[in-house]
Amino acid sequence: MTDRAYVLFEEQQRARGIDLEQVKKQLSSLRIETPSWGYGDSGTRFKVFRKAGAPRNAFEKFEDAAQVHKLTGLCPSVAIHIPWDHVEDYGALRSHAEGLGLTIGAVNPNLFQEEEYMLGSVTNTDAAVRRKATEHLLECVDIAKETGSRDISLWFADGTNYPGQGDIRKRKAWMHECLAEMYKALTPRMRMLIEYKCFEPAFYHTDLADWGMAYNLALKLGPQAEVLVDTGHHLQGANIEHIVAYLIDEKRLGGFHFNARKYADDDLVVGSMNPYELFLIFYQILCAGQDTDEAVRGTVDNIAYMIDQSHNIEMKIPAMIRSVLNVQNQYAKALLVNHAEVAEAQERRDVLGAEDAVRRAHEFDVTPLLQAIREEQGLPADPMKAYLESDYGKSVMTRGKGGAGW
Ligand code: PSV
Ligand code: MN
Ligand code: MN
Repeated sequence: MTDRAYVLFEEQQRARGIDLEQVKKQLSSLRIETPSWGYGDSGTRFKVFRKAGAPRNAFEKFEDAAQVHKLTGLCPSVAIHIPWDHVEDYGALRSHAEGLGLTIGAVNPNLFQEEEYMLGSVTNTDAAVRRKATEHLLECVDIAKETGSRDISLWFADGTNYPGQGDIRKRKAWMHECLAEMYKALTPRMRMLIEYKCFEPAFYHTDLADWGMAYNLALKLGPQAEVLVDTGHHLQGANIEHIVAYLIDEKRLGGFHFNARKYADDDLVVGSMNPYELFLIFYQILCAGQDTDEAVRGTVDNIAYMIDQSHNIEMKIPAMIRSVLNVQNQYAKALLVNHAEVAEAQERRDVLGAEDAVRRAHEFDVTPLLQAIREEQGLPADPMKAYLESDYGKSVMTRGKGGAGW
């Protein structure tokens, strides 16, 4: 049944001039990092729901993450958050991860949960607080050395709630000063991925509110600093794919935090609200991947695709499986865009023709293609079904309630 569907799909795509072998090659190299915090208990500011079976520590979070990788073949690395994932021996965590077929991915410092950070961390008027924040950043660089991580993802809750509360320009200088000290501690292969967010938890101004501020800071710090685009961190209506194309062109797009949102930074399952946006992001990435400039192609090759979600009411492992499958699905669709056809329509100044050439790729059902590559890789054709039929969900119930949450 699947085979027949795939044969038809192949014929259809060949007729459109799509090289399916190339598509399959690109699909097979897709890697999506999952976040340790997506497996643990989390909540909103109203309530953290404690789930039976939730992992109790970083080691168990990696065990859950290994299930996602085992069934999807897409997620060989897991981002950690410090101190949520603090362990006495990071070498032991690394060995545990490797034993599960995983690696430790991006290290995420936490500069928002200590009392002292109420009025800012690296932007605090108190030099002692800025010192404490910088020491934590340096500690995370050391942890990254032990875990073998390349990337350190930086998100700052810093901002103000009222006009006059802080000196915006002084805060900008303080942030730069702290990050410059951190930058110096990086090894040559490490990267600082700087995340921006328009608002929340601060509601008047946020010190790194948009991609331009993050980009400017990255430029000042040096080539190992790049911008991280979290899809939930924009004002309504922002054209994220435009930001993506721009940052790639400037060779400063370091990675993504994928999630979906309806209103603010909702951290919902990626692809659940606006899958077309995700498709258009991949379309821009794939356009840049064909650039004649080697440095642009190099930027594309080094984009870190990461999930950043908090699963409050969902079953956590299935939510992660759903998320990465949604990303894979939109990526597969974007791989079906016939770029020559788009270019020809642009050349003819055919507005609707160009739009049609892009959109049509999105309308194909890529299930036969994805099932075919999973079969080739010895993976279950339907990873979600395979997980739900497995005993893993039951086996973790012995952990009980009271897992490692916020
Ligand atoms: C807070 O907005 C946030 O969701 C950021 O996106 C960070 O990347 C994440 O938390 C983890 O600290
Ligand atoms: Mn994020
Ligand atoms: Mn966020």
